[in-house]
Amino acid sequence: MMSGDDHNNDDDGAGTGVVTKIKPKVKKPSLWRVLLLNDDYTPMEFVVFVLQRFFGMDEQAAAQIMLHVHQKGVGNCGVFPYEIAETKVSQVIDFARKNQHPLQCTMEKE
Ligand code: TYC
Repeated sequence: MMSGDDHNNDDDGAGTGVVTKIKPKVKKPSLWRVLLLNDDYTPMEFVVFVLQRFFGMDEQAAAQIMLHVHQKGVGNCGVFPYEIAETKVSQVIDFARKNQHPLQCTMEKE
C-alpha cells in the first residue's frame, strides 16, 4: 500500500524541484482494550449483567469473563476505537455507582 502522497510535490520538471512529502490525512483509529477489575463486593450476577448490557455478550460469555476477572484480578472486555472504549468505561462505572457497587473499569492502548 502506498503511504504518503507522492503526487503532491514541487517538481516542475526543470530539475530544481523541491520534493515535499505530504502526510496522509487519514489515520487508522488506535484501538483500546477495555479492562474490568475485580473487587470483593460487587455481586457476580451484577458483573455478568453489565457484560451483557454494555458489551453485548451472551450470558455464557459474560459469566466466563466475570469468573476470569474474579480469579485473576483483571480481564479483557473487548477492543474498541478510543471514543467507544471511553463511553463503555463511563457507562460501566456510572451504572455500578448508581447501584452502589464499587466495580471499576479502565482502558489501555492495545
Ligand atoms: N469478586 C466479586 C465477588 O466475589 C465478583 C466480581 C467479579 C467483582 C468480577 C468484580 O469485575 C468483577 N462477589
